[in-house]
Amino acid sequence: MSEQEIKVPDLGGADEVEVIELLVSAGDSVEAEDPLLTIETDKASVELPSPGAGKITKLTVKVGDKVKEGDVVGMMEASDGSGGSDNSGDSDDSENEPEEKTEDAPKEESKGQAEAQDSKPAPKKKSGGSRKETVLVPPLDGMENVPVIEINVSEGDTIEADDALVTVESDKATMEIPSPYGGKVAKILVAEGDKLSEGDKLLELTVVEDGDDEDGGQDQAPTDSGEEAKPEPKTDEAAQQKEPAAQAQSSTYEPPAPGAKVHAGPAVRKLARELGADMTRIKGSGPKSRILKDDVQDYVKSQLQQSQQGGSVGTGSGIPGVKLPDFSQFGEVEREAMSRMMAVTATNMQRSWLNVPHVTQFEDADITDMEAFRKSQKAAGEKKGVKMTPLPFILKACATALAELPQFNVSLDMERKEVVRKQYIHIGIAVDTPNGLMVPVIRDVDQKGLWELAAESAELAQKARDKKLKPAEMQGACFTITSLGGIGGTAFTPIVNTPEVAILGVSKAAMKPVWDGAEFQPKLMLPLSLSYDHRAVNGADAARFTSLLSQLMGDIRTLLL
Ligand code: CAO
Repeated sequence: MSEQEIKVPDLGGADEVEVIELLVSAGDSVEAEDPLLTIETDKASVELPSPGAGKITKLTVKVGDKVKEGDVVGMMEASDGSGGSDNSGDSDDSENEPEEKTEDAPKEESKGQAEAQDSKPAPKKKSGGSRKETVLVPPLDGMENVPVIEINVSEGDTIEADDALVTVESDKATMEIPSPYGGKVAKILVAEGDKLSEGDKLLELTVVEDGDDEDGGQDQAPTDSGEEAKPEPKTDEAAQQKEPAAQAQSSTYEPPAPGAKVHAGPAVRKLARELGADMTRIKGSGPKSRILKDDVQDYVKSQLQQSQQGGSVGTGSGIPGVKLPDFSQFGEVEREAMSRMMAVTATNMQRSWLNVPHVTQFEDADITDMEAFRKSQKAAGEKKGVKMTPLPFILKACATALAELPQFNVSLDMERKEVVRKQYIHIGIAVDTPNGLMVPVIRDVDQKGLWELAAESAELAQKARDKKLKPAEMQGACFTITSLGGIGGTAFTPIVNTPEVAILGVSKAAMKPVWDGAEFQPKLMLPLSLSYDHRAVNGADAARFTSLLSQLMGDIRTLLL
């Protein structure tokens, strides 16, 4: 074993390129052609392949460094007899430039690769002007009739040599067919779904020769050389090819979501595959949104965290995300960061909605007498400095119902397959604040009187609006009441505040004609909407719960029993 330099190979004409990702570290063992680092020009990114098998001893560049052909990017110890023969021992500089080593090809190189090298047209002498080339399908590792799954360029695109032209997919691998030349795509001769074999015509390319800028080339009538060019296909196996640009194009197909394009190198794709990460959901942080290894790792970490926070079921796991359109195409838009509270509420709502099989039971309670009583307490309330709203009555009725139907006063521990029965009655009240929804908790509601509940709910609601609630004041609820009665509406379907198993939604009371058996009576009816976790509560019990609430509020004397 001997240490040798790893050098930047021929960059296809690019002067200086930026290192955008390190794919290995010192101490890593690599095989010949394993990608070592990703470099990016303003047109394409490529992975620099290892010149041989061995152990990386040192990397001498970091992300952001600019390198050019021949620069040393690291050192490695080649393993004996490895494919790293290019770099073995007494290497001279040229031995570190794998892409140029066709004639010195290592013995291990497969016949297919040799053929691929042979099939690559000799570079045309650059003499100025432009010429038309018809690009043909290269040998496809013995496969025929391989369907095109993606056309990677459009007519009129200016491309670099080795940019992917089309992607074909067999049942074993995906190959990107790279362009043998830089130039302008004149005409695409295939369509998605077409089945290709070696020698089929792929597209026509206007190749700009030296001395021409892009536009100049376009202005000149192309010289039809009549020659046809066969590029080398880039597959996982083809990673053993010598040109580093080839590395950037090789990949194994990850079916993208419709319309989604994934930009990532083979090493990153491999990592994503190994971790089972869907690359179409990963946001790339590299140049031009290219997905880097860190992005894959961050994505997997965040998924794990979410799933752990979501308990045994795992929030949203496997549920396709919502793809946003570019709203600015419809009109002017502004974006602002969510407040922490909004983000937390959104996560909690989603967690509950996804984890809990919700059912909502509706009922109207006749609160005509209750309202008369409440109004009669107005003067007393003023003396006490407490306003009596319908809420304390509803709290008291819910506490009684929770005591009578204790199946509502539980939480489910699905991991241990246990029902947690609570011997206390703490009720949360949803409070609408300028900063979002908050749910302070009133403890031991069953042991408190109406005035006490009125005072405490008003105090907690005010604290919530003033952002003065302590965390302990928002914990421990067995059940939640969300009252929109002061605002309006006839009914709604609240979302259970997990790990509770039920929530009561209260809408605005309204006078309604109620048939008493002989005639219609005007009654003040309070709409109730009870959402419950159908794993914990059955429908009959839900109907019993709302009927009981209706009964208790219909005759508030029963609240004393
Ligand atoms: N029907 C008719 N009127 C009602 C009513 C009902 N169901 N509930 C309350 N009212 C009346 C009150 O009596 C009061 O009227 P008066 O001033 O004439 O007496 C008025 O509406 C306002 O009441 P309030 O809202 O100040 O007091 P409250 O005790 O009823 O409610 C609270 C307190 C904190 C629940 C409420 O202020 C609140 O924030 N509600 C919104 C909760 C929410 O956003 N839920 C949604 C959660 S899911 O997104």
